[in-house]
Amino acid sequence: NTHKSSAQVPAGTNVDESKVKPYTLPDPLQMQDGKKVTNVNDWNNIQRPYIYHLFEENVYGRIPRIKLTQTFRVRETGDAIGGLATRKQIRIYLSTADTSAFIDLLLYLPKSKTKAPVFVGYNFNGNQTVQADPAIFISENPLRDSRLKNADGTASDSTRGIASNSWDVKNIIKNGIGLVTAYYGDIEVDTKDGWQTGIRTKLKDELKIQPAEWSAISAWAWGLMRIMDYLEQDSNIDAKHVALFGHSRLGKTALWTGATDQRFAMVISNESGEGGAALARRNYGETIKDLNERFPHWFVGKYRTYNNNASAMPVDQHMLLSLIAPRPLYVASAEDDQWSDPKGEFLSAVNAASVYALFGKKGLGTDKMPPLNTSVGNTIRYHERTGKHAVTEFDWQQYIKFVNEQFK
Ligand code: GTR
Repeated sequence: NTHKSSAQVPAGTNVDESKVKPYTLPDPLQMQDGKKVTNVNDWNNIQRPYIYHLFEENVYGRIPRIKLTQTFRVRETGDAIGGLATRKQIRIYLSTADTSAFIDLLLYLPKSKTKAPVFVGYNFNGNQTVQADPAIFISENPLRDSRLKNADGTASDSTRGIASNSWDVKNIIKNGIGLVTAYYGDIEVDTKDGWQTGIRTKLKDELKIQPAEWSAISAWAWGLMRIMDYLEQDSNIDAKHVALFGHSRLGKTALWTGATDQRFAMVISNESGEGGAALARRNYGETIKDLNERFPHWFVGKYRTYNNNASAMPVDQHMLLSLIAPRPLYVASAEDDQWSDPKGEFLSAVNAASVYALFGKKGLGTDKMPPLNTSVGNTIRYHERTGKHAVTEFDWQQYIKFVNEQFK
């Protein structure tokens, strides 16, 4: 296992379990005054806001709470997925002052429901990648990946449907669930200078926040909250049953969004890894330093002070998971994705359970990693599947099942 996976990580990365040094995790229930949280009231009123603030300050930066006037335009609706779904395309204008600040939503809603629960998740390269459907408008904001874009940075026509393997739309729809997606680059293009052309610059006066006070991840999280504003006023959507999904960097984003905005009734982290579900103190796979060197725009400046010293952080990522409580949470890993540290993601889920227990909810119910391709747990769920860093049909099967059980 170690041998197989070490071929897929950069040199110098630790993927040897025997080299994980002993560490002590901060206890999410340990309050500043020395007492332990024993009830939901103290959690909700004292400890939860305190832990949330620690993540703002040390990891992701702040998310502005000022409400701007948002408007929506229906761009298109049509029949899709062999007549099983309605496709809708909506443009959300994020501010009345700047029409270039918008999010283009693509929705598939099952005709079997008048008000459907939905998965919501960002895509990496534009809405047109999610299905090979010529009616989908090509996302207009520039892409990050030079192989996929035209000279002006926008997505080329050849990107249509290239991510359809990652979005199991047919099975989602057949199970009576809708899918809502948007390109994360509508908020901020994922490059180190992306903030200069994204909403962190465009809306800084209106939102009364300087670009360096937040981060790309917080900006993307803010965008998801604006998508939720839309969903709440769409009568075909059951906004009380929205499952927020994200893969990898967008899994980190989904967790931080779910921690921030409790309107999201479920959070699904697919291989979110370091800075997402994985425990930083294990120093296994990707490290805080790796993140900050390669993606300096993802986190707030102070995160860099932990580059060689994860144990100095007042939090670890199990505390981020604990902020999702008591809502259903799914953490998923992949065997060949040792960079994301599957075991560190599992242990993080294990260590979030004490907060779920305050609400009378059961977490994973085990501290032993399950066999491969086996989903375990209760209100917190986990699997490690075979295969590489990706979103697969197996992953979606588990998420669909989890939604249908938890949203009954
Ligand atoms: C990697 C990064 C990971 C993960 C991944 C992804 O390069 O190191 O933290 O976010 O990208 O988003 O696919």
